[in-house]
Amino acid sequence: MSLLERVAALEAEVKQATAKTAEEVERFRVAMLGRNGAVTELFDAFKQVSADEKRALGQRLNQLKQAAQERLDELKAGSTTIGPTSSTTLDLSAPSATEATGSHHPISIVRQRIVDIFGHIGYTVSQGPEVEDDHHNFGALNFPPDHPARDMQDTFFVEGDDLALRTHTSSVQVRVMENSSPPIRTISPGRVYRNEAISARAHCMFHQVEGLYVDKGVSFADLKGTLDHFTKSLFGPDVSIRMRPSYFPFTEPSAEVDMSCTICNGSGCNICKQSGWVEIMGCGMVDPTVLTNCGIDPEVYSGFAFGMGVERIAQLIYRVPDLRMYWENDVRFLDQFTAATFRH
Ligand code: 2NM
Repeated sequence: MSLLERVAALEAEVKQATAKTAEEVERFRVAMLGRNGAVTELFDAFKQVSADEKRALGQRLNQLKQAAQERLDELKAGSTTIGPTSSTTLDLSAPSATEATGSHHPISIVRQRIVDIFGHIGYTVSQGPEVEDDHHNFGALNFPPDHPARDMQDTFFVEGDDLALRTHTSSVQVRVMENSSPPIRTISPGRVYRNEAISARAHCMFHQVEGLYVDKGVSFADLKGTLDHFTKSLFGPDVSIRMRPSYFPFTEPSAEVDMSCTICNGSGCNICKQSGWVEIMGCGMVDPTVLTNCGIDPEVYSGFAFGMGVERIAQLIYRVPDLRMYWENDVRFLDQFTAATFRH
């Protein structure tokens, strides 16, 4: 048989080759294209022929090699690595496609962490209505009749003047004080509403956690110790807090609480406006008038209270640049907060 005839015979063999398993495919590859394979052998023989013959033979040899390679690819695609008799392309040992899993909203994660920290030191969780009457949202809390918060500009009113969307969760604590007696240790997480223009820094609705502790002999030192413990639990043992005198209708004295900036460790950055401190909440000793309004004798009991915005706290933890992102539900934002961050 001439070399040209051998090429033709081999080409026919290549085109009819079959393989059911990966081993058979490999056997085909070795027999044809391996170091001592039939095609390789013909290439070796090709070196011996005259220059005249080479032209026609070379072309045919290349066609044969290409045909062998193509058949090998086809056999590979059609074979399976599983059972020796199977001819399916299904890989039954492959892991299944995973379902997309949800994640917790950052506000939920941070709210839960705050609740957990206070739960460990004996605080219960209280909830109340989001649509409140004037008494629980303002009157009992010592807001004078002409206070600006009672204005249409600041509060969303519902059906006339007596019902409104609560502007803080202090209204829940009024209900707790009216309906129970000291010792009271409770926090009230929840949504609150204020009639404000929406921007990167403010929204017309947000989440608060307010806290209340009423008992005999509760002091400002207790307040400071509690908030120091809380801040270190949430942000780590290296942060410190400071208090600045402030004013709220329902507390006296009142203070704003600053935390040493966790972004720059106090050396000054954009977040803390170069001051090294960031505001995280307001607090104070519950005004005796408020205790009286809620049926608690201020001659016997004293209390402290505090309130914080969850969006603000979450912004410091996750470095959220724009408060509107919490409400847009863009999955590229939401996907970054995994259930694993939910610490119990
Ligand atoms: C704050 C700041 C200071 C507060 C007061 C009361 C209540 F009901 F006991 F009077 N609850 N929460 C309070 C005090 C809230 O938020 C910035």
